[in-house]
Amino acid sequence: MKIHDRPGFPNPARIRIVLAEKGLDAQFEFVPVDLIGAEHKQPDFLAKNPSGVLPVLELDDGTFISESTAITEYLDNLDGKPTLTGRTPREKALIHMMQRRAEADVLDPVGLYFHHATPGLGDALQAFKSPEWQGRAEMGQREAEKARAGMKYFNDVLADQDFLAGDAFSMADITLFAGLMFADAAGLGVPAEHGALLQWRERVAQLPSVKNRSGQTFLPFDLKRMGF
Ligand SMILES: N[C@@H](CCC(=O)N[C@@H](CS)C(=O)NCC(=O)O)C(=O)O
Repeated sequence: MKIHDRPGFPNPARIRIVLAEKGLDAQFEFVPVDLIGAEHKQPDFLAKNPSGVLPVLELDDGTFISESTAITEYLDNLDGKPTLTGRTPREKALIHMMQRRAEADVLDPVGLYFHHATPGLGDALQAFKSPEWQGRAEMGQREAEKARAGMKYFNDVLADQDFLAGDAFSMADITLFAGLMFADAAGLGVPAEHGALLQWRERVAQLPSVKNRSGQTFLPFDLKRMGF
């Protein structure tokens, strides 16, 4: 099986954490994709994932699976003992709900801010971003506000419980962790007053599946050089 990705980027990091949690790394071949050179917007890659984003899982039978949640569900259920996506209907529903909130209210808005209110990943990739968004920094700023509201929401949640969906680490925590990692790299950061969120992040950062990959959890390009 193969994972098409680029280490260091937030969504690929989600799957690298899942693989480490499940002890599956050795079973996968990692195929690097040149994100900064916009390789993922070319026909060869679009045939694998028409959305033109990373990561993509390639099964041995030639099936391509994209969307980090779908890939996570596949990997988590391979051994018949899901630990990240829930076992009971209640666990599954709570994890799904919180995962979606982490994605919709933090990770995705941070990405939109990054690509539309900053130089993003540079000229080659910006050429593929929605032309009506080009230079519309105020729209990107609105996404930043949305991400900040999402952070406040999760800080409130984590004041009362250890993890996003209750007392166990799950796919929802992985998504939010990636969202905050992206927020740091994009220059948004996490407000210091969100103590519960920051403490949770520190706890997650210490998990073996996350800690062992700390070198891969930050974006690899030089953001300062790109004007941050
Ligand atoms: N919803 C997708 C999002 C994937 C995504 O946005 N990946 C980023 C890398 S972190 C990407 O490929 N960005 C390139 C682009 O937007 O052109 C998922 O869950 O996997």
